[in-house]
Amino acid sequence: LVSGPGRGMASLPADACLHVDKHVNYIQSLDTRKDELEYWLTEHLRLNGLYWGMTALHLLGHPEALPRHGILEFVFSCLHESGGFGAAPGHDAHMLYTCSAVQIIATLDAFDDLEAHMKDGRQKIAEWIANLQDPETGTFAGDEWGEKDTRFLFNAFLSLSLLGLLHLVDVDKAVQHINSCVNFDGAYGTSPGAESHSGQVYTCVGALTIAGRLDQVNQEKLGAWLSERQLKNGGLNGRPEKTEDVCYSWWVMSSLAMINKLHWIDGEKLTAFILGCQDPDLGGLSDRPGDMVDVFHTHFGIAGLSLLKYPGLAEVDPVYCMPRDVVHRCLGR
Ligand code: GRG
Ligand code: ZN
Repeated sequence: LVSGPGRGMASLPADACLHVDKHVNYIQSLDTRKDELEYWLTEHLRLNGLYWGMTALHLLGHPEALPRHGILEFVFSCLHESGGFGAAPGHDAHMLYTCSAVQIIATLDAFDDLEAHMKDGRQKIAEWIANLQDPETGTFAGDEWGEKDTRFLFNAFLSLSLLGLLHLVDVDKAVQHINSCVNFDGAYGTSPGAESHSGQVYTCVGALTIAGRLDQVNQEKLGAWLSERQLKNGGLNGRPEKTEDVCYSWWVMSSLAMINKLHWIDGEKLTAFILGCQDPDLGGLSDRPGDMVDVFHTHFGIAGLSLLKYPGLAEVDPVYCMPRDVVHRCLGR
């Protein structure tokens, strides 16, 4: 479907560029492929997928490429009376989708639309999130069934800060919990004692940034561990001995950006690696050259290029993974 042999770093022309129009077309086509099995196999990710696709379009400079009204109608159809969002209509509420919904509503400046759909919607969503904080440890569960992970803590902080209601939770207790997840290498895992993983580093450093507590991070040690994620082919891996993957361009580089060490990796080599993951014909990006494209890697590849200041892209915020001007508007900075 996507790429033939030979596509990749070795065959990348020196003037390789980002195929903006192709990526816009690819993202627009995703919702029209309802006759394809993959569409239905990804239903459990639909609201995440909408956030990934819509945000990529904003970064590409084509915010109008998906209809605002249609997006909001779908988002509100996933909202439960409780204040939580499911991945798709009829799916159970979960932190991962609630966070994507808040990010979409914030990006579309649609908090008034939310209030028109549900009275006190902002407050209800915030209370649903706040109720998932574990009073003993300060971390968060993803849903009522209770699996806990620093991802959900970060989702909670990100959403509540966009809603202007972070004070509903015990921020200090959550910061203590993040500190209990740090390892000897300066990086973080899902929970105390868990292996360091750059995805988890992003969530922990992101939450500490929102809390204004970056002073808690050993920035030299963490910066060194993150910079060691770059491989000879220019791509980044998620932890030692693993293979490169475009999405780590986000998890690793955003973390480096938050501690002001983005220059600790080779940006030119990484740019070439990301561009080599494009499907130049049908659009979209894959995890590594030659693989099938998907909207997750399309979004995080483009967001990574934005951090690398690729010409023509809107600036992305390294904490919120949303256009920087949107975050400034929401947080009043
Ligand atoms: C608002 C951008 C944003 C995120 C919300 C869900 C979330 C918060 C963060 C996820 C962070 C995370 C854990 C990312 C890693 C995802 C990933 C590629 C996991 C794969 O792990 P393995 O072990 O792969 O399967 P490796 O590469 O280690 O072999
Ligand atoms: Zn990936």
